[in-house]
Amino acid sequence: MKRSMQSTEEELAELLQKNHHTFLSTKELAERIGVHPYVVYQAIKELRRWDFKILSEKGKGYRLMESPDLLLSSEIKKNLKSEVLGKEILSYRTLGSTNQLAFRLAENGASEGTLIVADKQTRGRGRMGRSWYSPPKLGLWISLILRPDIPPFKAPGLSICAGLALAQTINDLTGLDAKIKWPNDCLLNGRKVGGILLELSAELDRINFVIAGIGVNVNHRPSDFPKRLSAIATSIRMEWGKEVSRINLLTSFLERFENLYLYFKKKGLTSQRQLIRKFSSLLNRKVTVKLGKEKIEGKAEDIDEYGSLVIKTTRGRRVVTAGEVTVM
Ligand code: BT5
Repeated sequence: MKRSMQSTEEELAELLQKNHHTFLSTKELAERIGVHPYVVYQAIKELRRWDFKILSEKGKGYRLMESPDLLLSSEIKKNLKSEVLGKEILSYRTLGSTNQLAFRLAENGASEGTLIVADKQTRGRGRMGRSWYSPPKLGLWISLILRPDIPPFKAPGLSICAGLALAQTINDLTGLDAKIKWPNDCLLNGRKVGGILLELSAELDRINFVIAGIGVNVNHRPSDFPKRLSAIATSIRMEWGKEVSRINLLTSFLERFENLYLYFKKKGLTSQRQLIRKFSSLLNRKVTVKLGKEKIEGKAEDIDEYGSLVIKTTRGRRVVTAGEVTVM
C-alpha cells in the first residue's frame, strides 16, 4: 500500500503548485514544510513517480512544470462545500480496496464522514465476492465511513440514497438520463456506469458503522474496459462524448449525498420517494429477482420507505431487501 497523500508529498506538491512560476531550493522547501532536506529529496522522487513533471536545476532547486490529474486530498478539500462527508480525506495512488481500508479505519474509531479515495484499486470489490474493475485515473473509487443511528434493517435505504445522489449528480453535470437500478447500480443508456457496495458492522438492533463504497466509471474509452465488461459497462465520457473533471464529479456527489444522508438519518426515505421513483429504471417493468436459490417473477411496483423492492407477483406482493434483478 502506498502512503497516504496527506503527507510530505502532498504538502510539497501544494507548495510547488503555488510557486510554479519559480524555482525553490531544497533548503527552502525543507524549511517551509518543516522536514529534513533528505525527506524533500525523497518526496520529489515519489512525486515524479506520480507523474508530476518537476524540473531541477543545479544551484536553483525545483520547479513544477505539470501536475497530473490526481485526486489529491488538498484539491478535493479546496473545492468541497459539504460539512460531514469528506471532513477527513485520505487519498491514495493505489489501494487494494477503499472499502477494505475504510472498514479497518472504522473499526479503529475513524470518524463519521471520513472519505477514502484511490486513483487505482487492485482488488476493488463488488457484492458477494465479485470484483470491481478500477483502473488508474479513469474513475472514482471511493469509500465513506458512516455512523448512522438507525437499526440495521434500515441500512439498504443508504444504498438507494447513494445511488440517487450519483444519478442526480451525473444528470446535473451532463444532462444525461442517469438511472438507478435497484438495489445498487447506476445506469446510463442501460449500461452500468456506477455501483454501490454497502458493508456493515452491526449488532442485532444497532449499527456500529456502514462503509459506503462507490465506484464510477468516469473517463474510460471503450478500449479501457476488458472484454468481459464491454457489453455491460459504460463511462460518463462514453455516453456524453466529453471528458469529465473527476474532482467536480466527486465534490458535487459528496454535497448531494450529504443532503440526502442527513435527511435519511432523521426521516428515512419517505420524502425522497417521488425522486427515487423518477430515477428508477425498474418500476413498472416485469422483472425476475434472484434471491439465493429462489426466483421471484413479477412487476416491480415500488421501492418502499426502507429501500426494499415491492414486486407484484401472481401470488400477491413480495417485498425484497436484496437480490439480483433482471428485466424480462
Ligand atoms: C457493485 O457490485 O456494483 C458494487 C461496486 C462497488 C465498487 C466500489 S469502488 C470503491 C469501493 N471499494 C471497493 O472495493 N468497492 C467499492 P456488484 O453489483 O456485485 O457488481 C459487480 C459486477 O459488475 C461484476 O461482477 C462485473 O460484472 C461488473 N463490473 C465490474 N467492474 C465494473 C465496472 N468498472 N463497471 C461496470 N461494471 C463492472
